[in-house]
Amino acid sequence: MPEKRIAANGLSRRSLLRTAVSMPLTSGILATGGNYTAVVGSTLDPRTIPKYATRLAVLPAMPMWSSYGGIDRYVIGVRQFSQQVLPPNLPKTVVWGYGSPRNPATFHTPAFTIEAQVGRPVRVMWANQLVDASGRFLPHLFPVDPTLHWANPPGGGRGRDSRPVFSSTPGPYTGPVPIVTHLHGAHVTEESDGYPEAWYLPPAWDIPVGYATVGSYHDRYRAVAADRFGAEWSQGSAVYQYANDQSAGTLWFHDHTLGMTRLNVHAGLSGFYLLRGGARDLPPGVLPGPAPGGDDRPGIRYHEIPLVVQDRSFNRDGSIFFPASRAFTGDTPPTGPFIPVTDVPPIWNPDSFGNTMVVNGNTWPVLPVEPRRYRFRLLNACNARTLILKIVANPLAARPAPAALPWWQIGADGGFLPRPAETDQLLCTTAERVDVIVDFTSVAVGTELFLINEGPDGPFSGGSPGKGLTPADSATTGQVMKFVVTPLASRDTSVPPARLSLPPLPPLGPSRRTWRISLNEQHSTSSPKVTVSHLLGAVAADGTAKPLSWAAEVTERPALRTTETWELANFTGEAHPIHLHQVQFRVTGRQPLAGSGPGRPPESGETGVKDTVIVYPNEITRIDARYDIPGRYVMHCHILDHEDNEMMRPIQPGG
Ligand SMILES: [Cu+2]
Repeated sequence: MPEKRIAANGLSRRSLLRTAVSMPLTSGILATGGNYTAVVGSTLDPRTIPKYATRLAVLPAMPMWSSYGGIDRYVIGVRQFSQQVLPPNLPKTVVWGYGSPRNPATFHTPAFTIEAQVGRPVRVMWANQLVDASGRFLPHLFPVDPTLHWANPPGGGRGRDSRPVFSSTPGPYTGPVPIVTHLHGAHVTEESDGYPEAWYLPPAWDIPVGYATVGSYHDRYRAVAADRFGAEWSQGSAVYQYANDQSAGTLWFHDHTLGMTRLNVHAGLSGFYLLRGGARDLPPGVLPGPAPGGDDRPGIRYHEIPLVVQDRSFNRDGSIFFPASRAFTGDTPPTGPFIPVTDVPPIWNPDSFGNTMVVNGNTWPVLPVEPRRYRFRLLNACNARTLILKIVANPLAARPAPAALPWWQIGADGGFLPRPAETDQLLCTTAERVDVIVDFTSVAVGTELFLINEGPDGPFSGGSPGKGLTPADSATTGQVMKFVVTPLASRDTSVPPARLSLPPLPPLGPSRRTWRISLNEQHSTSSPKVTVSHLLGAVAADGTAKPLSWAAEVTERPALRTTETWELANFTGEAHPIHLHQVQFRVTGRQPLAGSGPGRPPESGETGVKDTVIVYPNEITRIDARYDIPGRYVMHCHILDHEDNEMMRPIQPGG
């Protein structure tokens, strides 16, 4: 039975049933349904993993390397190491993470937090240290599909950053791994933005002859960085500078390598970058604090805590599972046929979902909280999963579950909302950040509360539980973490959220033109039900979509210091989170794609500054953005599986 096997292999039964119903199967798969032994999945049943056995890791501040000349300087390496992600009685997990090479104990996934100040630049040397003890390169933890338009180091100088041509279906790429780091939400010059073709390999001594060691954009950006701020890039590293000339906000950094972002981030390459101070922050003491800082004494109690939420599947040996075949989705037989016989990539899958929930690097952790207010910075760092988050008394309650405490959302991606928004549930899709206050003041000591997820165990297309959406399995991915209320240790002097006055939004001015962007799904020419990629593109004058690949010429050249509207028209059946680099934009509304139905205003959590927006199926989502730095940047879907396979386009502000 194909259903059963897939269910056992990494997706929950519920999602599998959804998939089976919503995804038409080809006659080919039915004919070869007995061949599912070729599909290898996660071997650790998520229902057997004890929940709330590990205390939440409160991520410390990333140690600074030095600070002089008005600049905070960091050296941050990317390494492979083991981490106790599962509860202590289960094996450790081999992961990748960022850390300070001076202190191996700082390597963690997700990373320790970079604490930055508005008006004070941060300079980071990002070093690719994915080598073993003898200096040999480490291969990827997961199967790399070499048939996508990807970094492609084996292509050498001519073939790098291309979609290579094969005469027979290739296996996974097992060579040295490129990295390039993007600070998501940053107002940054192009050489420091982590362009997907500015990657670099580690300085290993056994890089195969003929391999490109850097991406197409690496050398030109190295020259720009030397010119612009005197930085020297040594082999296997890049030095980026972040001006921090933007509003206080919740930024995060993650890998952005062409065609490999999903795998590098899944291995562990993500972390928070919190920007504080300036005219659009609140004075110290108004919001719950402190957050972890650079020189904290041991035993300090934190009341501002960043939470990185991710879904992952694990094998019995502790390793993270990632599908090794396109057949994993269930719409393609394990034998293909794949590229080059058809246009179906042999390894890439359209959406990756895990069967456990991981917060700050541990499955289902528990956080002791005092009866007082807390500020949480939430980040959805899943590959494809949309979260609908609630705080409830009973994690197994029928969905939709009654909320035990409200969220007070005070900010989104790039800064504060105009006013606090009280809500029972937070919708947070991949790459979105939510800045919230939770008030535990009136909760009795000893009470247990649960952070649950009512988003789906599959692609999100809008709705909520009971309203067109099947929520995640309440026994596994429907639970996220637990809070246990402990006695109050000190008085809470923060301002109650209902009485908060938040800083005004920066003015944007009227829009001068409109860019019309389409979101598209590409199906196989040999098997029309099989998705082979997703694409961004233009919208023609007659309203039809004109999909464009990553390789197509730049078509969007926004003017500088001018507000312009971006109409994001979704021609696919699922929602896509669209992210624009360099800017914090404003969501202005949505309307049906076809006909002239009524529009609707932004959701309350979207009324601040955003860099990632949910674009629902069959709708046009409108945003206003103002670029002011010339250069080459990208816009893309933040479902990492989509971004890696064509759902990304270069844009050229001021060009
Ligand atoms: Cu997408």
